[in-house]
Parts: sequence; structure tokens; C-alpha cells
Amino acid sequence: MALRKVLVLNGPNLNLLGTREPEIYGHDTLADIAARLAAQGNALGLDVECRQTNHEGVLVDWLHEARSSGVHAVLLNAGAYTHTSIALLDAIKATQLKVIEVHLSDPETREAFRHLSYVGMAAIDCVKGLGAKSYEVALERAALL
Ligand code: CA2
Repeated sequence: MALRKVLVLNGPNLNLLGTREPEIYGHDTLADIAARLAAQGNALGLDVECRQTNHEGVLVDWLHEARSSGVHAVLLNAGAYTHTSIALLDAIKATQLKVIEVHLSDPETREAFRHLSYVGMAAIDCVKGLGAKSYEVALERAALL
């Protein structure tokens, strides 16, 4: 039987992980995180694919594609689009995907402009503030869905 697929979508500037602001985002690169998630996915019987884009519309397109390809769940760190994107909110609602919101930091303990999450208005769960481990906890939760 085919493995259930989990898509891990990352938004703007997350390609810079591990290069700047390690006190907020840690030392791991996105490639490090992707490699660990792939191994964890193997153990959980999940096919994990990680992607990153700096473009809002690409995230919307990937959510549409996830819906039509029958993805089991999406882990979504939309970066700053989390706090601005009604388009992402609409896409999550329209696709009815099981989306788990993920953040390395805890936006609610940071600047006020990070306290609002449009993604969170449609996501079924949120894991934040654990650094790279946020993704691993989110993947464990996705396996239980
Ligand atoms: O904590 C998170 O995961 C965030 O989604 C990260 C976003 C931020 O806008 C959200 O409020 C919370 C920013 C990602 C920027 O990534 C960088 C990586 C390395 C150096 C600088 C920025």
C-alpha cells in the first residue's frame, strides 16, 4: 500500500535558516530539518516532502496541488505570510486540507504584529516555540490524524 504523504511547506526567508538570527530560529538549516523529517517519516510510515518558497501565490498553488493529489496532511510554516495572508486562509478553507501550523519561534511572545495568524484561523492544530523540534512534533501529530 502507498505511504501516506505529508507535505511540509515553508514560506518566505526560511531558506535563510541557520545563517542568521540563531537566537530566535536556531542553528539548523532547512535542509537539516528536511533530512530529519524524512527519517522520522520513514519510521512513522509517512512519505514526507519539504518545500520552500518566497512567494505567497506559490504556497496557494501548492495547497491546491496537495488537495488534488490526495495529500494526507500539510505542515505549514508560512513565515510572515502567517500574519498577513487572507489568500492562504482562503486556500486552506477551500481545499479542506488537514493543515498543521508550525513555527520555530512563538509569535505570540514576539512583536504585536505577529500575534494575528490567518493560517491559524483554518489550521486544525499549531505547534510553535520549540525551534526545529516544532516540525517533528507536528509530524508526530500528523501521523495520528
Ligand atoms: O517562528 C517562525 O517559524 C516564523 O514563522 C518565522 C517567520 C516569522 O515572520 C514568523 O512570525 C514566525 C520568519 C522567518 C524568517 O526566517 C529567517 C531565517 C533566518 C534568518 C532570518 C530570518
